[in-house]
Amino acid sequence: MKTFYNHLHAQHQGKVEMFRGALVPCFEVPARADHVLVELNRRKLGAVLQPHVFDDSAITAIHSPRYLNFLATAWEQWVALDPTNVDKDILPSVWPTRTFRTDIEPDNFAAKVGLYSYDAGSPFTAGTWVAARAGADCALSAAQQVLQGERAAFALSRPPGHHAGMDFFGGYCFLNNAALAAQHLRNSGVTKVAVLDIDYHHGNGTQAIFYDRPDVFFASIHGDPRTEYPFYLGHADEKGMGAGLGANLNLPLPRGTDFATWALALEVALSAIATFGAEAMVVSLGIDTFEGDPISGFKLNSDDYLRVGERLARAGLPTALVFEGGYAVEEVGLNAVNVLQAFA
Ligand code: OKP
Ligand code: ZN
Repeated sequence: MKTFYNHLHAQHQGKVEMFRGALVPCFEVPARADHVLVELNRRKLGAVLQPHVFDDSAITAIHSPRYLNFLATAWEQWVALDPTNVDKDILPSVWPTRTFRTDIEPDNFAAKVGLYSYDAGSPFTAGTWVAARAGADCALSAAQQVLQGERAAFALSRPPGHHAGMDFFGGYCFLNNAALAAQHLRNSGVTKVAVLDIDYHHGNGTQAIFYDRPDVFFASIHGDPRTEYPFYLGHADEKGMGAGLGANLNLPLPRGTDFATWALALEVALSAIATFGAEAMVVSLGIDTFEGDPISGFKLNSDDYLRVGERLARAGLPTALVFEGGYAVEEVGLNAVNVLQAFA
């Protein structure tokens, strides 16, 4: 299996995130991808290639022009406010909640940041835009491999993507890599695409992007949003709307769920994807279901990831796997590559 990787991911290096009233060191660090890369090379899993640089049209197919304009110019706006800002990350602090207007982009920079985000845990840094753009190219390149007849390909991209919506960032995510890959498959002639999200956290961005569409099926296995991030989406009764009704499947599970129970949910998700008639699949491959993950609550162990890879392969679909979460940094390489090796 080929992997697409760009070293520019390391340009996104947040310093701190807001947690229980304090600024704590970021969990989503460049070393995560480095560990996966080392393990891929150690096990000689296949070529690690530079992504193709895709045209902006591949990005505007999912994200709004005003949001993309914000991402591309946010850092220079931030530094223009005060030259000493170069030493600090941008962190949102104010948001338009219910009853506020979101149609008018404010001139005030903090207000703009809030318009395009939904949490205070996702720092925007000097290199966030180039890193996110390069990561999106990795996901699009993995989809392109699948279009060219490869059985599967892996995008080793960060920051992750599945919490990012059409016009907002949050949950460490800025561009929705899995959605971009799925849309690229659609635009290239694949009639029905499934996105299977197995990150610990519900992929609220991906769900929202495809919620009213019948051509992209979204299935997600995740911590119950009543207790787990992102809290406000991911319940079992969210089944899609309009033409997309029936093309959304959420399988929330309680904190503490082990592999035996998790694997039953995977059967349900893959059976729904088969019934839907997907011709290709994008997997949001979060590794934060691991028992040792510092911010998550499932109990998968390292060997379980071999079973995950085997089962995903048995779905029999051309598959683009896109890296998402996974914060047990020392083990994330072993666990991620277990999925990929068993798939291959
Ligand atoms: C991103 B992905 C931890 C707070 C958690 C956000 C989690 C985002 C996860 N102190 N905040 O789905 O892995
Ligand atoms: Zn996650």
